[in-house]
Amino acid sequence: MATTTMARASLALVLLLITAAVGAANCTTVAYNDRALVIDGQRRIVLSGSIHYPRSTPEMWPDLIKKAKEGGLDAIETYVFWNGHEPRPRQYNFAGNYDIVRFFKEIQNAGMYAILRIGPYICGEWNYGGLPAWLRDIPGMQFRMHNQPFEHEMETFTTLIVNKLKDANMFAGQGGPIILSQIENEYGNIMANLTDAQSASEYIHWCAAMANKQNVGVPWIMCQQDADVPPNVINTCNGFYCHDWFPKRTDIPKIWTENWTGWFKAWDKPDFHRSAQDIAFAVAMFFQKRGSLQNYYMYHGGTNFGRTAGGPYITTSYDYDAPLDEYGNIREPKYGHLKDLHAVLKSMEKILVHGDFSDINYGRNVTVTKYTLDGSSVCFISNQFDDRDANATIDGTTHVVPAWSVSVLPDCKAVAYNTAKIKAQTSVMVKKPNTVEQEPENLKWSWMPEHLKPFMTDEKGSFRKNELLEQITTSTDQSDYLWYRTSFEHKGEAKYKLSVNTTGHQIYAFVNGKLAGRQHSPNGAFIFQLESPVKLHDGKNYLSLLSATMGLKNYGALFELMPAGIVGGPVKLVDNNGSTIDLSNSSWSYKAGLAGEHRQIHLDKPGYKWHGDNGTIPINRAFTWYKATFQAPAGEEAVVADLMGLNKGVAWVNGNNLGRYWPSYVAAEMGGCHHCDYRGAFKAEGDGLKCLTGCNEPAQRFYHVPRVFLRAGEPNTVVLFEEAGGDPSRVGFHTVAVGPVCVEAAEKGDNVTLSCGQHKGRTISSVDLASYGVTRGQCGAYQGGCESKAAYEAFAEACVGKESCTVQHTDAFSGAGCQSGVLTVQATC
Ligand SMILES: *[C@@H]1O[C@H](CO)[C@@H](O)[C@H](O)[C@H]1NC(C)=O
Ligand SMILES: *[C@@H]1O[C@H](CO)[C@@H](O)[C@H](O)[C@H]1NC(C)=O
Ligand SMILES: *[C@@H]1O[C@H](CO)[C@@H](O)[C@H](O)[C@H]1NC(C)=O
Ligand SMILES: *[C@@H]1O[C@H](CO)[C@@H](O)[C@H](O)[C@H]1NC(C)=O
Ligand SMILES: *[C@@H]1O[C@H](CO)[C@@H](O)[C@H](O)[C@H]1NC(C)=O
Ligand SMILES: *[C@@H]1O[C@H](CO)[C@@H](O)[C@H](O)[C@H]1NC(C)=O
Ligand SMILES: *[C@@H]1O[C@H](CO)[C@@H](O)[C@H](O)[C@H]1NC(C)=O
Ligand SMILES: *[C@@H]1O[C@H](CO)[C@@H](O)[C@H](O)[C@H]1NC(C)=O
Ligand SMILES: *[C@@H]1O[C@H](CO)[C@@H](O)[C@H](O)[C@H]1NC(C)=O
Ligand SMILES: CC(=O)N[C@H]1CO[C@H](CO)[C@@H](O)[C@@H]1O
Repeated sequence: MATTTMARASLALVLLLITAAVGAANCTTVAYNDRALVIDGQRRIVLSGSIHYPRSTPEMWPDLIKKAKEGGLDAIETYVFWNGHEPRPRQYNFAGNYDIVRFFKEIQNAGMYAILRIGPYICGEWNYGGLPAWLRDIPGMQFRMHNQPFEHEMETFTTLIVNKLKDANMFAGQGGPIILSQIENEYGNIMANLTDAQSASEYIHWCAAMANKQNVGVPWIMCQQDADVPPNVINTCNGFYCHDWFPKRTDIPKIWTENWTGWFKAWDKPDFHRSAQDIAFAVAMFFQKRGSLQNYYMYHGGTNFGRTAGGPYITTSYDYDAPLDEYGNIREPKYGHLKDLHAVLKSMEKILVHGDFSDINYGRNVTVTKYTLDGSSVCFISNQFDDRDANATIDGTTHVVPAWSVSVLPDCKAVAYNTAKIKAQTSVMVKKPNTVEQEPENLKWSWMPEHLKPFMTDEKGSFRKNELLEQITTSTDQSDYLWYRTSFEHKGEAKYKLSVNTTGHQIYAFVNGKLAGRQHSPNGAFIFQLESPVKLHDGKNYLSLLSATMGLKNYGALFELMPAGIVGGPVKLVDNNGSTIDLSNSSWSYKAGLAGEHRQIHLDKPGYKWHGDNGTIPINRAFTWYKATFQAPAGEEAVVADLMGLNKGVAWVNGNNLGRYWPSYVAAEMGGCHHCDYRGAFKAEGDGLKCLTGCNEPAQRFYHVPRVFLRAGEPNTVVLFEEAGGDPSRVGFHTVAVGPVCVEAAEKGDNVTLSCGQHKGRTISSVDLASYGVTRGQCGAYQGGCESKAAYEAFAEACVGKESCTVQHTDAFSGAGCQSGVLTVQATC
């Protein structure tokens, strides 16, 4: 065993040397010191952004990566998604949106660096944190602890991924883009919660040793590993702010692997928004305080296509309020405001990573930092007060720094950038109707019932057991659904209350073939009890329980032990007089998956019997399949399905899974719903929430249909599995396009740019307003006041009919008596 491994290791080393020699001219060395990564001998500031390859399509990758590069990023970072790549033991999937080598090649083609976060535990709001459910079946398996079964599987998968990328010459030393790799993920967050501290410590040291044995030629990082850091790894920071964090080792640079650009969305939650001002503030502070590499989590969030992708109770949209929206469109002003910051930071790179530095504190919340190299200086002034502007003096000049902002002075004289002053335009994205056909009127639906009859008795299961089994293990997570069925004798007719204790996530109860009750767990709780009145008849009675999961838990100490389904129950019938029939230990018959899943109805194969030729379809009927054909909207703009009217289920277009839908779920009204102030620390939980939108609205109404799923000029098929009973007659397809665009705080001398530029050919149709007196409204609905005729005419002249235009804000614009000096312009694309 040992000799084979050694032989393979040295062979790999030889191959590595050969490839390195072949690509010698292009091979990149990556080292580090206390200030920065040292790439090809140069200390570098690295700006990176996360794009998860399975959350978009390969056809979208080049455009996403190009936009990231144009946004001023140097690197793309991604996790690796184990359960997507190895859905069953040793059966691998590297096709389509799991083609990891193609993704890294696209990064290389764009001339960018890459950061490989293997994990393979990844959290990521991803089903089971990326770990395959089949690991549970391996005897002796203990997740993320020091034990042979887990370490064997983790090493096997890690080695497979590393070798795949080595074979494609993807590591920097081979001429490829990968400059850093990560092992494990946020283990430091759970270490203290694990009872076997010794095993946890041995495990994390084993991870580092195993990773270093892989010989990838680039440094390994571990995020959130502040205690017990193994040697030979760089520990890094995750969070909304990382300026006050410093690594314990003094010979490694300060790296921020996850700077959260927004937050993910759960079915019961409104949309979180982290303002452009606040992210820019966090990034500027990080680099003020010796930061060297920072990564936006996420730069593009994307979509959870299919059940493997979806995390627990997480919506199908993983938009994340990122600089690129779910569909890959540029989100303004976030994208542009950060792009402007990147350009300023890059202009100061050399001094930041080599210069001597000093921090001068004006009290605790105001700090001037000066970096000096060879007589040149760059300065930052940060103001952490959330309620007041501050003055700071550098070399005799006083600068006013607005509350909760950082000013950047690349020459220590003039402010080139302030994080609170947004010069980039705001773009409002709008949904446009499909111009190819008038929907939803023209969609002709047909339908098919889910075949429930075989499951209304307890015959013909896969197997029987005299206990209520755990769902993840029983179904090996190959389907969301598991049937539990039993029968029992009863004398005479009677009314009972059925009560079922389950660990989630949704349950449907049928008694003698009739739906008797259904319920789902509140977000984050998992455990709940179904109670519903039922009627028994004389003789044999049947009870069928259908349990449905909605993405498995992905985070927390021992998250993997959280069961799903009716594990242990109890399942009981109680009558008015308190007498109880306990069915928990009855003979239960099991069947994973739905009949329609086994028949692959979503593929709409010939020979399936669809009903509805006469133009009527049932509505609000649970467990119903629906189908319609439609023409794809013209053009290149992103397409979404509006699933309003539906209840809960799964949608496919031309056989491609769009993910779980649940538009009937209305987002909660929460503390942060009706106010938004970028000043003060952003939070995603607890008190102090702000800037939430979509409160009291369907958590997710629109579902992304990537263009590659569609066929132009021929009929496309949409198939729905409606689990809870809905009305498809309102379903339609729309495009997402730039509507109003605005510039909101143009100062004298600024060059104001307006652009419709998501897709070629889209031009500005009108200039709606140029005003010094805007006090109310938002882009698209500004209430004017103090209009400037001169400004209006200048913009109308330069912009109408153009994809983009730039106008310099001059003294000639200002209307008499308008004191603000700040110009707002609104146009429509
Ligand atoms: C090295 O880079 C050049 C230009 O960037 C490219 O044409 C060439 O194919 C690369 N060689 C290898 C071995 O990757
Ligand atoms: C710094 O600013 C924060 C936010 O405004 C405030 O809560 C805190 O008291 C300030 N610290 C000092 C030392 O004034
Ligand atoms: C900053 O300086 C200006 C001009 O000197 C002064 O009017 C203002 O009060 C100062 N603000 C603070 C917060 O000290
Ligand atoms: C079943 O659920 C109910 C309601 O949550 C709870 O009171 C009861 O303790 C649970 N029973 C068991 C055995 O867990
Ligand atoms: C660790 O345990 C504490 C106390 O029970 C809990 O509040 C925290 O959420 C746990 N952290 C994780 C990551 O499980
Ligand atoms: C329950 O009690 C009621 C009277 O309180 C009686 O009429 C009924 O027959 C009882 N049911 C059973 C199942 O014992
Ligand atoms: C079901 O079986 C378990 C395990 O044998 C036992 O602990 C439990 O008491 C039984 N429950 C009932 C209602 O018989
Ligand atoms: C259409 O056919 C279904 C049976 O497939 C029937 O129930 C329904 O009444 C028919 N509707 C009309 C308008 O004929
Ligand atoms: C705006 O554009 C003009 C003309 O291109 C240029 O001279 C000026 O420096 C620019 N102003 C700013 C603030 O970039
Ligand atoms: C998981 C994690 O890193 N959480 C941190 C995110 O950032 C906030 C604010 O800095 C911290 O409080 C969390 O612990």
